[in-house]
Amino acid sequence: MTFENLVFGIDNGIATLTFNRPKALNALNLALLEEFGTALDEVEKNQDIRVLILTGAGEKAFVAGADISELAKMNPLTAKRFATKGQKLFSRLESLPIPVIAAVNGFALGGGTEVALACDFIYASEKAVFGLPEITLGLIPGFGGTQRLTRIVGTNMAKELIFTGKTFPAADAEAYGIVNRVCAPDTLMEEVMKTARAIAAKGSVSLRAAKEAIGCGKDVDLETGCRFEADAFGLCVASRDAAEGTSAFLEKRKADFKGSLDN
Ligand code: CO8
Repeated sequence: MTFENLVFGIDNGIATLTFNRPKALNALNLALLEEFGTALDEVEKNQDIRVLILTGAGEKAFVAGADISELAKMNPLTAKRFATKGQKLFSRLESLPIPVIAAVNGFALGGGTEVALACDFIYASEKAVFGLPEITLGLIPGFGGTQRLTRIVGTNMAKELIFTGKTFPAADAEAYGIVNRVCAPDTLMEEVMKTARAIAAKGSVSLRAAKEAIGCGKDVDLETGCRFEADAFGLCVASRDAAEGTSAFLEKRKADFKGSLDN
């Protein structure tokens, strides 16, 4: 698929979506968000895609936020529409049935941190810088940041980060539990790919079930979450992947999952 503001490619079941406006540090303008929606349509319907990676073009930025030159021209109604559009897109991203990894290669500010938080987990370059600096613009995060950051780092830390708008390096993001792994800049994509390949080699049914069970459990009580988990576990047991995985263990060989949902 060809885009103006994104690069989208698929290799061996792993799709990579690169935010590509390097002159504006990959800031999210309306045109980019439109294309992002189209790319998500493709990810949703292409069953060969088993893992999605998001990253930013160029040396400097993952995404430096929403495009401030567009924000500056908005009135309350257009701003609300823009915020809602971004929120819906990021919720779609979060709800994709396949695992999504953010490879944060540089500045991830405002909407950049927000899109990364909507991924399943984040690996970051040592050079990455995170933050929700909207308060310094007289604004607040508008693409889900007040909600997702709070769920990950807790209320008090989220308040400090959002009230001060301070930016923080990858090492701090790792300490706060935002980032799973910090990598040397030139090894980031290799490390992300290694993890993506390890995930892509697992059974599709169980990957989807695990993601759904974790996602469901976030917002419900433990008992409801466990009930959902038991249902999802039962569904996995009925899959060919489970037959293959358990037989492979008993036969002392490596499982050969077909990666099919036809199962
Ligand atoms: N929007 C538009 N252009 C940007 C953005 C941005 N967010 N960030 C950088 N750019 C542009 C600069 O204007 C500059 O363009 P030009 O070369 O034409 O002057 C180019 O990218 C390079 O940037 P700098 O020269 O500033 O590079 P520096 O290395 O000096 O600084 C920084 C890098 C620190 C990342 C700096 O560019 C910066 O602070 N950027 C803004 C970061 C920010 O505040 N992000 C939050 C934006 S608000 C937001 O994300 C809200 C999300 C919710 C929206 C809800 C809808 C209403």
